[in-house]
Amino acid sequence: MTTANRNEQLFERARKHIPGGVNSPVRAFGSVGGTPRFFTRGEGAYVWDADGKQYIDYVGSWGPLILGHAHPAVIEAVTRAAQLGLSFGAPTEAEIDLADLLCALLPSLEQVRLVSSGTEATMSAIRLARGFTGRDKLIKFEGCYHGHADSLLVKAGSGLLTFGNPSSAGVPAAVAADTIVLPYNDVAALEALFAEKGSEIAALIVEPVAGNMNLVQASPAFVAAMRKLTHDHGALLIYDEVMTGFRVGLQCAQGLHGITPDLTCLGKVIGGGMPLAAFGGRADIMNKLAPLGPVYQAGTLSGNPVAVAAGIATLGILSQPGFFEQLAERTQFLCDGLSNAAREAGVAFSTQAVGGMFGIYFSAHAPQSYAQVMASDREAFNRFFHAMLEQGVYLAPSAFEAGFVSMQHQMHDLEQTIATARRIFG
Ligand code: HOZ
Repeated sequence: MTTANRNEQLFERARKHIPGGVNSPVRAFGSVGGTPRFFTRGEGAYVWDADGKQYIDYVGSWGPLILGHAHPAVIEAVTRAAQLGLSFGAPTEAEIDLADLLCALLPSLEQVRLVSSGTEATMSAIRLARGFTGRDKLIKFEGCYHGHADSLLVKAGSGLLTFGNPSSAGVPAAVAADTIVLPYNDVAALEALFAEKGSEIAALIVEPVAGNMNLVQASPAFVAAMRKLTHDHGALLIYDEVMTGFRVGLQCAQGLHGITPDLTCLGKVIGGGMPLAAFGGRADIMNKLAPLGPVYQAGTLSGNPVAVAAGIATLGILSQPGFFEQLAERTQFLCDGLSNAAREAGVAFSTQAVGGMFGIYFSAHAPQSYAQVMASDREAFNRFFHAMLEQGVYLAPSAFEAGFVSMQHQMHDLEQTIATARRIFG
């Protein structure tokens, strides 16, 4: 087998026994076309594909790798934990350390439960909200993606937008009927809904910086309305910070917003690249969980010691003074450089950065709603994506995903990325 077309060969082989050749849909390059890259190795800001080609990576495993690939402190922590046993299915001291750390860093967390994926975190938080309030209805927003639990796959973002099918088949109509979908950043629609059905709403779940319809920021008025209306009507406010948690700032998006949600979902960064997520919040709500209360939730690998070790090591580094200031500066530098390059070339293009997370849009202005995201030039994004890929820059293979900068992206990486984009914009 030659090495020249190794990615194609692997993709063909993968499709035999893996549906679509991938274990998560967006990776299949479905919306941008072409062959997914099969990675063999990552180090710092770089990844290498099966053909041996090196890329500057702005996906970072879809957000977790805030310290870059294979950070020595994380690898050391994981190796040490693995040598002591991969899983016990019983309590460990390290999971208490992680829970203590999360509650110390995020003031809205009085208690937290560890799970293995963001989907588990959101699904469990919603069940808990329903159990706590005794109500069934859930509000979510168009283009927000909260994992792939049934009640959340209604007008969702991420892979569902990528493949143009925002609501999944296989979700019972009765389950979807309890999910009310509203437009993001639309205060009037939210007020009208609460005025009509406020007493039936168990919870409102939101991506406080939406990262699954590209990147869209919640406006201050929208944030304030979500907090006030849920509070006034006895519903719970759930901040889904799986993507934004310890990615946009040390106190997550809720810190930037000055908001205390009732429940928060975390994932990605808190596992440092290992499968680990969490949900937590007010103790009176969390105490409704089994074994204390009637809301059931469980998991064989929950609090897995190797994942917990990666999480503790990662949080230890990112909570050092100045970390987020530096990360935000680098991300903003990248966005400004890309925007300037596009403007000089007369390309309709805009960018936005929040902490270590960014959006790039082939539209003159950064979008504030799902409708504005959908109106951007997707064909232009696809051409840009492939040209950057060819030149060794790995962006998310979809116009609907946010990008991520790590602390291992040095100025020369960012400058090289901007110079590459400038050549492509022409
Ligand atoms: N849906 C996630 C990104 N928003 C993960 C995609 C993947 O892992 O392929």
